[in-house]
Amino acid sequence: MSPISTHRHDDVLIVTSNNPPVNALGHAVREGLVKAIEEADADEAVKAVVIIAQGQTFFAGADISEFGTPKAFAQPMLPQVVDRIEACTKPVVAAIHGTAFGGGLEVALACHYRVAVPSAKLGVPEVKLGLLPGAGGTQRLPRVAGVRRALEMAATGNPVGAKEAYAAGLVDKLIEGDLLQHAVAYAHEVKDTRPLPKSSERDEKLREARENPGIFDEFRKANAKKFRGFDAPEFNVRAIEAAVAKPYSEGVTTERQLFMELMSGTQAKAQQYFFFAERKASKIEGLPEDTKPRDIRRVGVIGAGTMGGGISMNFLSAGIPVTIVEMAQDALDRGTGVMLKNYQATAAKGKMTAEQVGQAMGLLKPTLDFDALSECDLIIEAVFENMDVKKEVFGRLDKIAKPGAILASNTSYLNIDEIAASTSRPQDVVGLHFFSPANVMKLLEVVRGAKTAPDVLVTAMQLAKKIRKVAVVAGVCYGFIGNRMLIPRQTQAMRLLLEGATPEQVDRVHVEFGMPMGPFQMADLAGVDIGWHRDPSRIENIRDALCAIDRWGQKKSAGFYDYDEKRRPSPSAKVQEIIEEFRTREGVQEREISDQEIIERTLYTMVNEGALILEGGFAQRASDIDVVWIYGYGWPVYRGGPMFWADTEGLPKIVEGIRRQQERLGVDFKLSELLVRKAEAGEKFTR
Ligand code: T1G
Repeated sequence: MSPISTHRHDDVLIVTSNNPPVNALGHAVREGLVKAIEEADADEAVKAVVIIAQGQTFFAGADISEFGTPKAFAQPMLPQVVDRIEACTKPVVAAIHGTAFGGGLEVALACHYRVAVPSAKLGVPEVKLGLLPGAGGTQRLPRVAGVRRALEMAATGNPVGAKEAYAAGLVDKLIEGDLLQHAVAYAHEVKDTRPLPKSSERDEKLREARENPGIFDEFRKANAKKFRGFDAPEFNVRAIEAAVAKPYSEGVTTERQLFMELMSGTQAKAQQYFFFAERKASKIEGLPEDTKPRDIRRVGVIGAGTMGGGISMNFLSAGIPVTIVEMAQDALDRGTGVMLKNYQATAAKGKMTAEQVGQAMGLLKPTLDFDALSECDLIIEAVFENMDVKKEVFGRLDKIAKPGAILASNTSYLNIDEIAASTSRPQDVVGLHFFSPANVMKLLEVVRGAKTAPDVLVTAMQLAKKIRKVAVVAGVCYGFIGNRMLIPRQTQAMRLLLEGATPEQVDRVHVEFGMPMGPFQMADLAGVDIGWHRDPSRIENIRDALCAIDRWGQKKSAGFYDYDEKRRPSPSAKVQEIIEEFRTREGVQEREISDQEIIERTLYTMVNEGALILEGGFAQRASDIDVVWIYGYGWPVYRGGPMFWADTEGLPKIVEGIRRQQERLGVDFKLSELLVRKAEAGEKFTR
C-alpha cells in the first residue's frame, strides 16, 4: 500500500502522504508523488492539485535511514520528483503544517504555490547532516526567498517560522483554520492562472547578489567562527553562488556535484550517525514499554547558586513552577537576581518577550523554609559538592518530601547509591547532572542508581524533553560518563607539561582537532580551584602551586594563562617557571613532544575510558557516550563523538598508539579489554 493516496474534491486532486512518523521522503513516497502528478496531468477534469500530509508534519525531508543504502538511489530520486511536480500542467499547491524540512521544503518549492498554518516551520537543515539541499533547494530557495535568506537558512540549517516565510515570499498564504479546506479553496483561486509560477524560472531575487557579489564573502566572514572545522556550510554557500552565477540547469548540476562530494565525506557520515545517536539516547533498554511517568507539577531546587539558578530556569521556561530554597536571604536574593538578569539578557537578544520573562519569574517561589519543599513532586539538590553535605540534605529531604516525590542530586561525580542510602526511599533517588550554564547546556546525565525505580527514570527522561535537554542514562561510577572520561585527558595533559609540552601546545592541538578549547583553557574557564584542598601551604602538583598564588583561572585573570581585561589568554612566564620547578623537583627530563603524542595521550586515553565505561555497563551504548561529549563538552559533531571517531581512526591504531605511550600513562592506567578485543576482531563501537 503506497503511503501516497489521491482523491478528488470537485476539480482539485488532493495528494495525501501518510508515512509516519514524519512523512520522510522514502522511495515509496517518491514513487507515489510522481504517480499522483502523472494522474493529475492525465485527467482533464483535474484543474489543480493540493499536496498535503497527515500526522505531525509535512514532509520532513529525505529518509535519512535510507542514506548509504540502495533505496537512496532507487528511481525516482528526489531531484526527479521535484522537477516532475514543477512540470505539472496544473497548478500544484503545497499545504504545509509542522516542519517542511530539507527535501520537504524542496518539494514545496517545486510546487507552484505554498500555503501554511502559522505554526509551521520551513527549513533546509541538511547542513546539520553534513550535506546541502540536494534536490534543487540551493537553486530554488534563493530565487523565491532571496539570496541572503537562502544563505542564512542553508548554511546554518536554522528554520524560519511560517510568518517570517510569508514575509519573505516563501509562503503565499497563511492559513488560519482547517488547512486542507483552505488549501483547496486557494487551489480554486489559482486554477486558471497562467503561466504557472515556476521557482526555477524566477530571477528577480538574484539581482541583488549579481549587483553585489561581495555578499558571499561578507557572509563567510561573519560566520567564520561558527563554521570553523565544518565542510558543509562552505559547500552550501558555493551552491547558492552557482544559483546566482549560472542558469538553473547548470546550477543544479553544480549542486549535485557538491552534494555527492559531501555525501561521500567522513563529516556527513559522522553527522548522520549523530542524528540517530541523539534520538536513540532517549530510549532506555530493559524497561517495560508501559512504564508510566510520575506527575511533576512543581519542582523544588535546593541552592540558588550558579547551578541551582540555571536548573530552575529550565523548569520556569517550560512553565513548571519552582520552589527554590537557600539558607540565607542575601544568597537567595543574589541567586534570584542572577536568574532575572539572565532572562533579561535573553529578552534583550529578542529570544524572549518581557511578558515571557515576567511569566517565568512569576512561577518562582524563593524561600528560606526547607519544609516548603514538601509540596514538590521533584526536588533537585544543587549544594556544595561534598558527600557529607549531600547526605545531610537528603536525610532532611527524606523527612519532609511527600510520598512519591523524586529526590534528585545534581552531583557531578559523587556516588548516587551512597546518597540514596541516606534516605528510606532509595527507589525515588536519581542523579540529574546538569552542565554549566545549566539553562544553556543541552546535556543532562540521568544517573541511574542501583535502586532507582523504572518510573523515576522514565519521568526524568520525559521531563528532560520538556525542558529541551538531551538526556543520557549513566550508571553510578566516579564522574559518570562525561567527567569520568575527562579525568584521563586532564591527567595526561598535566603529565605532558612536566615532560616538555606547554599549555599553549596542548590546547592548540585540541582546538585544531575541533574542540572549542583545550584542557588548560577549559580549566581556567571552569576554575583551576575546583576540587582544590584550599591549603596554600600544601603544594603537591602544578595545580596546587597555581592555586596557592591565586591563579584560579579567568575569574582571577590568571591561571594556566594570563588574561587581559577582555579575557584574552596569553602564555604566562610564571606558569612556565612553576612547570620547570616541578620538572626539577620530580626529576623529569624535558623532551620534544609531538602533536601526535598529545593526541594519543589525551584523546586515545579518553576513548579507552569510554570502553571501560561500556565494559562496566555504566553507559547503555557507545553512541550515548558520543552524545554526552558532543552536547556536554563541545566535541566537534563532524567527528561524531569520541567512540565514532575511534572507529574512524581505527581501533587497532588506537590500541597501538596507547601501547606505544603506555609507559608514560602512569601506573593507574588500565587498557580496556573490550577495546583490545574489538580491535583484534576488526569490530567497531558504533557501526
Ligand atoms: N528520515 C528518517 N527518519 C526520520 C527523519 C528523516 N528525515 N526525521 C525524523 N525521523 C525519525 C527519527 O529518527 C525518530 O525516530 C522519529 O522520526 C521522530 O523524530 C535531498 C538529502 C522532523 C523536526 O534533517 O529535524 O532532505 O527515534 O524524535 O522531535 O535535500 O525529526 O522514533 O525511531 O526527531 O518531533 C533533511 C530531520 C533530511 C529533518 C521532528 N531533514 N528531522 O522532531 O521527532 S536530508 C532533516 C528532524 C534531505 C535532501 C536532503 C526532526 C523533526 P525514532 P524526532 P521530533
